[in-house]
Amino acid sequence: MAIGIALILLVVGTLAFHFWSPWTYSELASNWGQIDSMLSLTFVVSAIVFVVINLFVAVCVIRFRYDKDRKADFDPENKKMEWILIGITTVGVIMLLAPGLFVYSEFVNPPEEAHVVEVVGQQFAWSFRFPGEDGVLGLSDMRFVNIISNPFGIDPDDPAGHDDILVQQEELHLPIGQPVKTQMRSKDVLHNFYVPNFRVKMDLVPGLVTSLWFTPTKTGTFDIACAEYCGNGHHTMGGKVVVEDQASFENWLAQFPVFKSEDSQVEVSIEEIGSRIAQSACLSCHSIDGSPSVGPTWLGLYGKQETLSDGSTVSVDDDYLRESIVDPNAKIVQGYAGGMSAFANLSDDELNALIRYIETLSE
Ligand SMILES: [Cu+2]
Repeated sequence: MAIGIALILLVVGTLAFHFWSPWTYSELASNWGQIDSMLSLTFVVSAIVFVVINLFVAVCVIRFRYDKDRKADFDPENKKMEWILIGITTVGVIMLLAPGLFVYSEFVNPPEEAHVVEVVGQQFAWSFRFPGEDGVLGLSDMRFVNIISNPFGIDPDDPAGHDDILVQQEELHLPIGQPVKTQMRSKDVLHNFYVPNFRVKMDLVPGLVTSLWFTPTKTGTFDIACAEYCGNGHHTMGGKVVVEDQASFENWLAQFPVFKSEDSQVEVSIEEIGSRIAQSACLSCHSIDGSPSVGPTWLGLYGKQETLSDGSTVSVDDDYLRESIVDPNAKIVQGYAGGMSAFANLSDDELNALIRYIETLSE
């Protein structure tokens, strides 16, 4: 009896919780209202099954309580009951799966006129590439990646890549009302590009190009989240999508550099080179303004006495910084978890540039 009542209370309580404290969706800002409908449908079907099964068990527990004078019926074959159960289950499964297949076929077939944006993930930052006037992204390969002159690894021999626009920041702007196909790749491990307001998400898989599409339908600023655990800075891997009118979008896009393979010969100061390396490799985990992050801040770091996890101290100089970059777990600073991956492929010049840049943050 007690169990039967508990089950009934469970059903009543669950329904009451739902109606008095309903979960709300975040604002829908894309064409994918159908995805919300699919979620609602799944939710309703699951809710019906939950209520019916629990009430059925409760009724059985109460009605057929143990009675030493009653004998159980043995009914091994009941064709009619089997057909009813098969029928109900079939309808439920079809309701859960079939509508989703229609939505999924739309999801994997972007409209012809969709413009392309590349989304590149790396620990722990997003960057974006627009195809330029030709509308075609240049070929890319990890072999071409150079942290200073070619962070996206664009093939310098592919003319389609020469007008590609490189957006190395975590804010992406998009024009309202235009379908966009995001083409995605990862430079290191699994990530997942997720903009809750657009209702779309997709894994970025090293060695593969994945994609999704949507049409932004509301202007505003929306969060990007990495939705695949990708390392100890995963929680910092966020960004913003700003949806705006065409003119503001074009203004925004115009400020970004265009990739040209011959362009890498411009004279820049050693600190500037260091700053670029930091931008593309370090600043998702180290702040330069003193704010806390995954690793120690660089503000005022150079020349300081640092306390290590074993209680000893070390003065932050060239040697210490060099070791911390190429063999980051040799000395762990007190209060930090360690686990940074080694940047052993930086040349001596690049290492020096990075250290000179860190030094400027102590002046
Ligand atoms: Cu990630």
